[in-house]
Amino acid sequence: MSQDRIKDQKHDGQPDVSRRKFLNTAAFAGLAGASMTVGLSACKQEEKAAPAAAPASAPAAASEAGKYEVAPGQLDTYYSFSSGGHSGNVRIYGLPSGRELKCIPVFNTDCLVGWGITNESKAIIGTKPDGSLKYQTGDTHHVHPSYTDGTYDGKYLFVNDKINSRLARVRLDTMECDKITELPNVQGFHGTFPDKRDPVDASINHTTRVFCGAEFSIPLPNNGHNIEKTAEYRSLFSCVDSETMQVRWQVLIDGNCDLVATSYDGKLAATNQYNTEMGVHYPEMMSVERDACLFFNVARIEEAVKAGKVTYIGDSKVPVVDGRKAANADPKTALTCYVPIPKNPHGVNISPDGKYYACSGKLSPTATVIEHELVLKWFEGEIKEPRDTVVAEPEIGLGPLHTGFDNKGNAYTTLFLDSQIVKWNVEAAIKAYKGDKNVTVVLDRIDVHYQPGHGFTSMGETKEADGKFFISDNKFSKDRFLPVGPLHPETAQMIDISGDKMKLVADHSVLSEPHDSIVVRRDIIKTRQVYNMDEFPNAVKDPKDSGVFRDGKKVTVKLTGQAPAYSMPEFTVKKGDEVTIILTNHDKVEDLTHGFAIPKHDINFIVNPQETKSVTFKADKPGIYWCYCTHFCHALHLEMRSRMIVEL
Ligand code: RUQ
Ligand code: CUA
Ligand code: CA
Repeated sequence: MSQDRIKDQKHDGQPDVSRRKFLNTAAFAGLAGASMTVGLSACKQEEKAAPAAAPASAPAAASEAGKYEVAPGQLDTYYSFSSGGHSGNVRIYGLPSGRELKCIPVFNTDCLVGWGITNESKAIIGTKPDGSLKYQTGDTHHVHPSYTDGTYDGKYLFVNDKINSRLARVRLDTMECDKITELPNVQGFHGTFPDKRDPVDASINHTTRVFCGAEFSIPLPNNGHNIEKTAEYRSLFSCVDSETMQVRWQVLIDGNCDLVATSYDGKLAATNQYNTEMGVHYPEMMSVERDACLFFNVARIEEAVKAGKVTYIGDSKVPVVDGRKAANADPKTALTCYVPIPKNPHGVNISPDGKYYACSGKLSPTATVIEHELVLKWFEGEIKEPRDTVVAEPEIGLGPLHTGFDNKGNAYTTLFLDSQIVKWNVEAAIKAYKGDKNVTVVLDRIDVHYQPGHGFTSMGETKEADGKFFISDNKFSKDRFLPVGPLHPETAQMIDISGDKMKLVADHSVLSEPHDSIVVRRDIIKTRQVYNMDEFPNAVKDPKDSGVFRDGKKVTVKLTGQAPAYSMPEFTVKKGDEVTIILTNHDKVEDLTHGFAIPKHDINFIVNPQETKSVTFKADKPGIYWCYCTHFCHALHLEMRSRMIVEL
């Protein structure tokens, strides 16, 4: 379906609109089956009713292009932190230039820095009893930094691993991963979002929790029993402490989780649910017209945990509270609120003023707007039906997924099937929902190339949303870049949203396969350029401390490096020794990194200025091995070597 859709783009980049409509409709019906007829006809009406929104905006004129360029020697104004998808890493780009700045290895292994090779990184990733890595794969989808009072504080970045259900924390001062936590009893951990402030203790302004939504339901515990009882499969919503990275509690739910959002007052967390049917096969997952957006009352959950109203699943020590529908029928004591919204929604995002959640229909051409205050009122028993918290449901186009916000009350939603970004006004949508026929809800549409999944605005997930850029992360790049074989790069298209009309201003190629990103003002990020040697308990602080230290078959080799030499030009071990090399970089100069590679032993890692790292391996091949510096550091970089002698 997608490929037919893409073929339909003419090669001048301008879409054939009439044919496209036909294909979209066909594709959509094909995807969703007969039950979609209602949604489709509704969407057609909307197109008639809002002709103003029809013409797709053109790319920025050539004369304007320089406006978005970053000249040599100039720095970008934003950082973009992006998940690497099944690369398992996190990427950093500069915006508006699109310059690629760094890949942070997280769940993957990476021989550029030695991630998964050094003892320190292995301890973070986790090892099996034999010392090998517990997992070598990861699938990162959502990156979100820690908050203080509703905006980024530059301290941490959190990222999920969908494959092995892990949450990782990256320190933003060094841009390195420092902790990884595995969530018990869940599969398909997908959406993640930190608190924007603490809901329980008003004196705490900063992020203390990270919420994690699990997408797949499984038997609980998942130990080989009850495999056929699919109706009893369940999913859990987890809360992790942002400092200790321990799992604090979990909520047993009906349906599934997908993406996660948190409110600005710290009171609620939300997840969209596309499988309220709890189906095992996808036709079952599309069988009802309405799924849900599920809200969690954080303070009540924590009270229930404190009061011991918990169970434990399998061997897990994490307390689990009951958030299923039947147990939460009374709003006044409910921990959860299931708000019905149209078919298989994807994406839930809160507006920067903290008032509204937008949750897209995916298989419905709508975005549902839920008012935060009304959800709180439902929990107080002042509103009867969860559905009464919905204040708008505009028809915006086909295949709506993610929504970003500007600072003027507008929302920007990616339309996967329409291959467009649609700009719509939230207050206008609320008025229209109340029956006002004189408001224009959809303000603009722009074609993107092709089929956007994720979309996000500059600072748009904070109360400092600035309305400058929207990035459309497209799932197919086809003819937009030089061909590089069957695996294509992805496209992150940059759209200027500062005016009334959206303007496409850049195509940035990105390596496969990011899921979501955030755009952070550069002044928020304060990095360190050099480590402090004292931070490393095993540092070799004086080159004179270098040497080979033997304890039976275990040998420790202490080394320092300072361009262009290691402290020992050679060292000797014996065949069969378990060798640990500890290397401290004594250079203090910014950007003066050394590497250390050992031929035939599969060892390669770096040490940044004043940093210490270690590796452990078996010296099982007698001979000499030239350990050499892999990272260009000096005019005599090639001469920076040490000879490892493995005696018979
Ligand atoms: S979500 S499956 Cu994480 Cu739109 Cu990409
Ligand atoms: Cu040290 Cu190259
Ligand atoms: Ca469904």
